[in-house]
Amino acid sequence: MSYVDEVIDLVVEKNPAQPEFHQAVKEVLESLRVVVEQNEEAYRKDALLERLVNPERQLMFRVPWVDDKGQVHVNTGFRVQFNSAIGPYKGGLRLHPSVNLGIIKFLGFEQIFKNSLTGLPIGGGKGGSDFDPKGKSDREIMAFCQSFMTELSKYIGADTDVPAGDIGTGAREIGYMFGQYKRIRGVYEGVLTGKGLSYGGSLARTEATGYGLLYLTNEMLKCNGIDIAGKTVAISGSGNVAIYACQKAQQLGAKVVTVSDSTGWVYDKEGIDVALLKEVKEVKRARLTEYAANRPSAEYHDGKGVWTVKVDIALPCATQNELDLDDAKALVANGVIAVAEGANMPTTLEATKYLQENKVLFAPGKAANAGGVATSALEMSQNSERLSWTFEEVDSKLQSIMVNIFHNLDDAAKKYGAEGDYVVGANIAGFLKVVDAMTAQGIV
Ligand code: NDP
Ligand code: 2IT
Repeated sequence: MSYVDEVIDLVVEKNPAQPEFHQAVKEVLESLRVVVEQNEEAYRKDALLERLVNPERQLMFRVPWVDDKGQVHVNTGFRVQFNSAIGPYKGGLRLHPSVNLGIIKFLGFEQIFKNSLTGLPIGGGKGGSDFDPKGKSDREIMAFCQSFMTELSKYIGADTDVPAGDIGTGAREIGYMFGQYKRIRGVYEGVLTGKGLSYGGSLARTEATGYGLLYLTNEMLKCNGIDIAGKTVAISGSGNVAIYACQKAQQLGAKVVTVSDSTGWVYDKEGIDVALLKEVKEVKRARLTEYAANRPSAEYHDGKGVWTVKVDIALPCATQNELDLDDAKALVANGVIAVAEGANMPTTLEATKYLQENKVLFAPGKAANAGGVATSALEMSQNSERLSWTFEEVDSKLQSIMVNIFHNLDDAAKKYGAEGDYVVGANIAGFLKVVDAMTAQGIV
């Protein structure tokens, strides 16, 4: 049996009931086959792949907090410090009831390669909790964040592990967590990114994932002779990534006609009104029905459905496995040209394969959504030098990082005989740097 297959089997056997982690490992290792075959003896001897799929450290802890009625609740907190070969662990904190160890491990594993692709010195990690922020008061959110950070603060630091936002964790949560870290540890340091601008945050970090997604998508289209201006776009989700993807797509002359949330979706034939969407989601924290109620050109539908709309470009920006084989078939039948992942692993393995077989340009999340973590690393740089850069400075660095990422994966795909397969290109390009650093640092 090949080394790749052996390690995939091992991961499935040793990590039962973690399907998302299996899926992420399979996707990466399958596309590394060429590289692994060329170095099989050395990698086997060093147990390189076994070390790659085993987190350096996995933390799980109790998070008790008190609600507004005096009732105590207990959630589970997680931080998986996956790989520190190229820098301190870096990756977001997800707050969502679906969070479990397998989900955090899949996200942490993806983060290793994503962070490597940015070209910046950041290792891979991820954390979060099964806490559900929906419907909670500000005081309840603060109580949870303080309790969560009370434990997490023992394991993180500006040069050790630097968490950030993800689903359910935005500026408000980062603020409460930063305050508690400072209070407990007594140090004012860049231990979190995505901070508010008044206490060490970076301009353009809020916009970075969505903007970066469009910078990379635009470069991919350009290199394939396609102009993004005038194209129609379907976006799923209506959170941080979706909102700023929408904004940048419109600035580039495309028309975004859908957004969604966990209860339904909106089709807006005039193009999404980003100011209204921001008001509904960022200020009121309301459902999309509120958007439709205030926008005559919009139709609201319950349930799933954004991928049934005829568009040129699809940008899944909500969550994992939200675009399955049936969705891929519907998109292809409607003539989609490109799919770029704003979310982490939003496309199932079968759907990815179907899109690629049907010549749809496909940009995987670990490349396409790397603008968020890249700008987090720029926030770390600014914190270290105790200076703040202008919006334009950060945005132009972000733009060149995303353009570089695209060319790195395009080149890697060509070099390894998989021209146009950006999944293979991203995994190989991300992996090579990590392996080089792991090998240089010995058996640790
Ligand atoms: P937000 O919490 O801001 O928004 C998430 C959006 O996705 C919401 O509209 C939410 O709807 C929807 N959503 C979440 N879970 C589900 C679900 N199970 N089914 C349907 N819809 C769902 O998160 P972000 O925008 O920050 O993150 C979105 C994706 O992008 C995630 O995969 C995240 O890992 C990834 N990502 C985020 C980065 C960042 O910088 N924030 C960086 C790189 C990747 P509702 O409000 O109804 O729950
Ligand atoms: O998935 C991701 O890359 C993020 N949620 C952002 C991580 C970060 O450290 O900014």
